[in-house]
Amino acid sequence: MAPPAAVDLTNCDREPIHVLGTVQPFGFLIALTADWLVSRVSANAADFIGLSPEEMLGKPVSAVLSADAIHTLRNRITLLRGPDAVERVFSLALMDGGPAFDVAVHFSGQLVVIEAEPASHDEMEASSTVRSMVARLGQVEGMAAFLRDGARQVRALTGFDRVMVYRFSGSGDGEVVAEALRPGIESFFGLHYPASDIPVQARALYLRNIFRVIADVNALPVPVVPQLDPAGVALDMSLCLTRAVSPIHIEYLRNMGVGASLSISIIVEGKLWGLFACHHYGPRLPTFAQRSAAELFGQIFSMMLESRERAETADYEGKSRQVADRLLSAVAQDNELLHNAAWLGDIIFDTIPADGVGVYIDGRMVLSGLTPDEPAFAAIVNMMNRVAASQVYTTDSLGSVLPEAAAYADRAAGVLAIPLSRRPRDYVVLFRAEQLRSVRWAGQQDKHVEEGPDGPRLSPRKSFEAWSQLVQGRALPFTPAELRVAETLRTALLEVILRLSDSVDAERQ
Ligand code: BLA
Repeated sequence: MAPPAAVDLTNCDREPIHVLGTVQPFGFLIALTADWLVSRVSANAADFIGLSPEEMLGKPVSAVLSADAIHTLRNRITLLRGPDAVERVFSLALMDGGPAFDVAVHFSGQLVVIEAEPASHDEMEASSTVRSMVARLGQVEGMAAFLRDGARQVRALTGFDRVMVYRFSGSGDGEVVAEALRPGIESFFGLHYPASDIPVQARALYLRNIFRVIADVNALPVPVVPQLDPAGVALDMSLCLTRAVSPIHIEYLRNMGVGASLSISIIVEGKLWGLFACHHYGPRLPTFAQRSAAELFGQIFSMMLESRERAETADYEGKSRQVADRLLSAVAQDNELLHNAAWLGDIIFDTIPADGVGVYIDGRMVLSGLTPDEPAFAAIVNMMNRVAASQVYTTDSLGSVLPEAAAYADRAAGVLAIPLSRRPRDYVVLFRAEQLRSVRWAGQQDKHVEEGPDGPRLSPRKSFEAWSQLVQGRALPFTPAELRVAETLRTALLEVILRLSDSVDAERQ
């Protein structure tokens, strides 16, 4: 077998993070074959149960664990449902007369994987804790407050210094959209990061396993023994709670001055919508019960978010119909209004936010807000007459279809054009400025930077630069919902315009 290529900053989306073969030292791992022989053990097992890997490997599990513990674990295994299920047992004595452990058990292929850490004897009732968290959240009005409250609750539960709600855009980059902080630390709210900060295989894994904690970025990962089975296969640790994470990511966290990290997937309509991303400025391991509660909270939060998003979409569509009606009845009374770009902008921006608007009707141009100048607008109309069909046309990067537009991306990088007639076409055009213009970045972010082997590239500041390059000349894309609204406006406007021209024709006769 060819040795795997070294992972660096250019290929980290190929790092096989599910088979790195190490656990974090806060717990240990035993993997059993289908007939319950010990086939793999993490090298630190002796720290917890006094037996080294050599004393356990190849032995029946009854040589290691008590009959009671085996009975309990077997029962739990029969409860595992679905390929990605994990069962937990709190306060289980693994050996007769030995200390209690909090234990997780799941299947990795044919193997039963048992992970354990010293029991926290946490009396917390996960379900009632989560119930009261959810009850509070249900009463919050508005999306921003909902996300902020979610962050506050995760912080109250886990005690992390910083809890962010990090939301992915369609292209995988992301933004901190809500935050709860220990007083006195600087905010990351509104900051953007490139997709490569959470590479594609990590995002795929986070859909399957929604919770992870890195308890101490300085802790030495502990190898699983043996790394490869006789067939040369590494243990798939995708669902492990103790999985040690990518060294590249550890370096990133260290460069950010972070001591512990925890994240919970937010999944909406089967897609990774975002993460609760939590940082602590020292080592931190919430108890097993707290982590279970946080995971459950993440699942319920995701469902609540999904239903709120649906309700928001319905509201939005209702509101857009009203806007279309308002526009129509006003223009039907006074068709000169169609040439009044400022008035049009006032109405349309309510439902399709943009920075400027231009109207081109019968060769007359009117511009309002942040827009290109008249000659540039004429060139855009000219281009659209060539490319656009009789549908709403949109781009989030005008410079890539009309090279000269790169020069004014700070005013118009995004375009949404509503054609109002057949050739030569008339248009209402909305403009969005380059995203960078409206994005916040606190220049002093990386005060804590220490340079590791991968240097300052792995720091939030460098990340932001990478993101900036990606979005140069790009506006925030018009969403599918906004395009639908624009289509509604188009049909409605066409209707009035036809009616107007009919009445003009009638007057002429
Ligand atoms: C994983 N990267 C992650 C995770 C987060 C981030 C939240 C999940 C693991 C965790 O809980 O810590 C990124 N964290 C962020 C971002 C913020 C934050 C954007 O707090 C913003 C405030 N990371 C890089 C680069 C690479 C990289 C350049 O920055 C690769 C070249 C890799 N990140 C990387 C990998 C993982 C990761 C491989 C997976 C870690 C794992 O689960 O094994």
